[in-house]
Amino acid sequence: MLVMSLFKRSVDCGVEDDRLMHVISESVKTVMEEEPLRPLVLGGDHSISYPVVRAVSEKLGGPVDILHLDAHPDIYDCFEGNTYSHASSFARIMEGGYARRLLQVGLRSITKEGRDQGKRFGMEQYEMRTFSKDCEKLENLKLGEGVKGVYVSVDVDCLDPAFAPGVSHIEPGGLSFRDVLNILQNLQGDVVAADVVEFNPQRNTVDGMTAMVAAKLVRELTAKISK
Ligand SMILES: [Mn+2]
Repeated sequence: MLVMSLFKRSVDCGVEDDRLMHVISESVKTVMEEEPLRPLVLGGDHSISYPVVRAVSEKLGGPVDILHLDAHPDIYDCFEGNTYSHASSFARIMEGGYARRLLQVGLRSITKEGRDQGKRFGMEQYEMRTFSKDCEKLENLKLGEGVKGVYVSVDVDCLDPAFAPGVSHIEPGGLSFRDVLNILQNLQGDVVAADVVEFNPQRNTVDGMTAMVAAKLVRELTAKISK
């Protein structure tokens, strides 16, 4: 397992972004050269998940299943004129065929386009408003069979801001830290790569607690990947 830290600049310029996505993908492929290194990538914003998942899938030779914890589905076809935006990464992943199943958990800021895109790509979207009913299902998750494994993408804003206020897009009504732990610890499947994104150091103002919470998530994923 190798931890990488990638930061994407917030720029909206097509050609430059193409190049940037390529650089990120190639970096991930390089760390995967020597098996059995499995990348755990730290953002940066959520735009990095597309080039990382693409690299993992291309390197392993087929799609993965993705467990995506987030307040937002990040499935816009294009956001603010940028098809590689942090809000579009999973649209690019599904279009590319890099994931078979995509389960999104923690959603509470979703538009009609988000739900339409979810249907279009056959995604499984679990919204917070039905979380108590979905809990049992989520605690018995088995993913990655018949594909190249499981990719876990954790946007820190999946957590309620009471637990992690140091993010760019605060959405009340989210998961507790214990909810996230339960989901990750009960997840059955071979986790081949993961990312933790959207921690915003500039907003890490409440006793540095969001950095600590993000670090604990990294530790959990490290244990998961190492099994
Ligand atoms: Mn988010």
